[in-house]
Amino acid sequence: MNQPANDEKLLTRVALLHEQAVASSNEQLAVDRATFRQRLEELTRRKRLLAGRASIQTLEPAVHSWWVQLLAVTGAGLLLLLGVISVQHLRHQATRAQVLPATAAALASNRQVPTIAVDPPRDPCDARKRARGKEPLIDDFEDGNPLIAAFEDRVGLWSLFKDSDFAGSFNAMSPTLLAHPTQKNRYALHAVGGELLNWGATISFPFQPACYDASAYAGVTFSARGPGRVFVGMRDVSVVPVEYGGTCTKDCYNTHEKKVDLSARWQSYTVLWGEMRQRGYDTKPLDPSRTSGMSFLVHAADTPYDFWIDDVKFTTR
Ligand SMILES: [Ca+2]
Repeated sequence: MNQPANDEKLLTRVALLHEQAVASSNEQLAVDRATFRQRLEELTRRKRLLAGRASIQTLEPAVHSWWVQLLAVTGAGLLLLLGVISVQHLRHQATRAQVLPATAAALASNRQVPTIAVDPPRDPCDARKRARGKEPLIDDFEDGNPLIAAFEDRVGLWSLFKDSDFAGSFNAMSPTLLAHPTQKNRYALHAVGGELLNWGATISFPFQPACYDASAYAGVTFSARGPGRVFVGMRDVSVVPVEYGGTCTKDCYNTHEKKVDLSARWQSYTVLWGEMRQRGYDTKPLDPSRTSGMSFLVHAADTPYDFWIDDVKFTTR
């Protein structure tokens, strides 16, 4: 073959190879570009993902803090509500117990509760009437009614009470016309009754009000006719139960008294305050400034009984 033809073929061959190389290079470049693009997109996606996670991680503490704050506020609200309810409950209890306002305030403030103040029992002698010692007559029964004579602010009503009577019953005792009345003396108190089995019977009157100061006098004097035996007594408020105006709360009606043996004829008897004694040992003397009433007691052993009483008076000094 000739050289020019060979050169031509060679040049053509080179040109072809060159075009193929360029094409190949272009293809490789296209491939590289696509790959680069994919990688770039992947990197971008990962970056976005990482950025999103970072946002989430940044947001989570805020959300957690929000829940904590909500719980804290709710808890504080519940505690405040419980506190208000507790205070209202304590105040309600204090009101129901009728305690002093200071006690309710102490309850509400959770301080130590002071002892509830209780008024001491009223002394029935705070408003006592007082005998002046000038009008000693208690009763001569000439008015015909069961009331004692109204001298020196004295008020009282004679009554008979037996151990067979119902507790709390009251039998006013009116005077009886004497078998042999005189112009100045027509009535007296007649005590008569059958056999009794317990403590007996008492003819008595309580002062109204319940305390009377008889200390201006030395004792009591009266006329009586039996036969029989009576215990003449003056009660002071210490032997009378609280519910009947006295101050006694235990072993009441241990009256200061003295035994008197009556005769079949009218006779005058005087019993001084100091002669009236209580039953038992280590007892207190009668306090004539705090008398509650007078009584004539008949023991069951001395029943049946039938005697008269008249001209009852305080003994002048
Ligand atoms: Ca009389």
